[in-house]
Amino acid sequence: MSEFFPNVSTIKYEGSDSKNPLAFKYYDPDQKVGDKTMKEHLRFAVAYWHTFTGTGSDPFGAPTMQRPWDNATSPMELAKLRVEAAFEFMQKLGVEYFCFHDRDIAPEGETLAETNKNLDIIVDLIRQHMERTGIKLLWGTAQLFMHPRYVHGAATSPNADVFAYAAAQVKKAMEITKELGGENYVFWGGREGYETLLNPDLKLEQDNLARFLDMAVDYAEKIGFKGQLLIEPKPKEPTTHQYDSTASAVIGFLHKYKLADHFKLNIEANHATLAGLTFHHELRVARINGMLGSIDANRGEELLGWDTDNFPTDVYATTLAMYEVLKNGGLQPGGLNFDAKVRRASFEPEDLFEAHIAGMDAFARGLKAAHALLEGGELEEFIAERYRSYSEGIGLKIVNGEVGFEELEAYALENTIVNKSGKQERLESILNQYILDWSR
Ligand code: XUL
Ligand code: CO
Repeated sequence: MSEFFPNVSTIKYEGSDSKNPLAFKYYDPDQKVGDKTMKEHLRFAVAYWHTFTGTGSDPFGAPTMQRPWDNATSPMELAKLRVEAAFEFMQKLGVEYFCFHDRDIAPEGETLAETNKNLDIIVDLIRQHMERTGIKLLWGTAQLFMHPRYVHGAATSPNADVFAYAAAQVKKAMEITKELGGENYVFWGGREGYETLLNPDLKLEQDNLARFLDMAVDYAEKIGFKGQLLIEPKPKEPTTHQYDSTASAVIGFLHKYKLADHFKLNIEANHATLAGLTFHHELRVARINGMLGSIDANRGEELLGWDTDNFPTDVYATTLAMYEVLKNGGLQPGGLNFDAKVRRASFEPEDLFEAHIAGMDAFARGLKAAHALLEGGELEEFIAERYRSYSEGIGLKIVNGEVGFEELEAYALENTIVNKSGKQERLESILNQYILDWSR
């Protein structure tokens, strides 16, 4: 078998003094952090779409990426070369998982039947490489947004024939995800939203989205797919308003339609930014509702306001993210999927390695800082003290449901209020100590 990345050998951990761009500075897979190794905590995955099908084109410019599989002579040959390259890449990088959309791995044919046949051929090849390398599938998904048939949405399309086609596509995507031992299955509502409120039947569209997800739950059960079902919130892009806009909106939707027991959330950093929220906020909301399932690890370019999907290199953000992950008891069966693309100007094949190394190192360092922060316990102690009034006296009666407005009025008439400082600056300074001080 020919090599696709001959200039790169297996990436090793060399420590923080290393100047080798093709080495890990902080990610040391077998190093223990608390009771688990870095590898077990972080569960990194490569996103097939950005890394193996991304071209570098943007709304203003043509493709720029130089890829060793560019010489393929047919769409199916291209798909096969990408599989070979993908497994060489993941093996050299030492990432144990990957994620895909059905249409990333195999091209659409003339008919649905032909498309499914293409998928079967590629899935078979992927399965052989998975067996050979031990690399696993974190999640699969169906791409329900690129083809013109999905111009008005998929499950929320006004056209029932499109709903049916989308169902058929998800059915097949669930089957192949199961066949490849996928540990999760993701739903991102690609075009499930609206551009204007002048044409949608908002209620029917959302009822239909719930019907679609209900059918997916039934089908997963029918075929014995035991993986976690995940919904990925995003507020806008491609539509002006996406129905699954934020973690809170999705959680409310799932409860309304009695689907909450069947789904968790896949939180993406850049989607939080687009919603005017922080990554930390979305992770916290998902976690406290028992719904933090998995993460799409990237970051937005905040000055642009698009879904730029940069690689995550901001250690402040990765520390706060890992703080939520640790408080969640980990992400398993979820993981950290690099839904991130190299910049259009980073077009050399080696940039794919350097970008993943940068992201993996940023999360490894974030993991260590977050673990130390939790061990230090200052934040937890401060929060416990801040809410102490609810563990005694009138606060405890409120929590236990023992008082109503009349008893509280009687209490308020008798007592004076004494508030204490929130100490935000002190807490931010403590957080900085854990991020900056290597001895911790
Ligand atoms: C789009 C996005 C998707 C999902 C999977 O913004 O994040 O790639 O992660 O469909
Ligand atoms: Co994503």
